[in-house]
Amino acid sequence: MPLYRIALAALVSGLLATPALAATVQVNQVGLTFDPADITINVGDTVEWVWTTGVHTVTNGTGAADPNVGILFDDALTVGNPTPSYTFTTVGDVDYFCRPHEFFNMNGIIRVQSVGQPVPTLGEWAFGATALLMLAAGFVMARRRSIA
Ligand SMILES: [Cu+2]
Repeated sequence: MPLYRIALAALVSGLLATPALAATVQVNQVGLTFDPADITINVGDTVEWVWTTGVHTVTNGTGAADPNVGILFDDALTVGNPTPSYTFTTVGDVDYFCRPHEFFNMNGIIRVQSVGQPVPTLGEWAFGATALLMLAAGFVMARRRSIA
């Protein structure tokens, strides 16, 4: 395989492999509600719940009767544990609720969407182009040496 093809393949794969930055999204406990109660995040993002008053939990599931209740997370949201968090690694909707206030409809939903192909930033393009130019220059110099 010609060197320029290897260089081009390295450049393209490097740009495509650039991961999107994972975010941390906060959900506040406000009285007997989560605010915002309905959020959309990207897979790999972390949700951090922020306690303000009272005794609560963040528990995945639609309620205590959900067969998958607490399978992902089931954390106290209290003065002693004011910012529990969970990183979502699977695409899909995740319901959650507060155990003590299930019947006050203290609940929410996290909609986890797949991450689209990241678009390289100008800086990444410039870095890739510079790397390609340096590889090309090295290739030309190596050829001239072998001829001389
Ligand atoms: Cu609660």
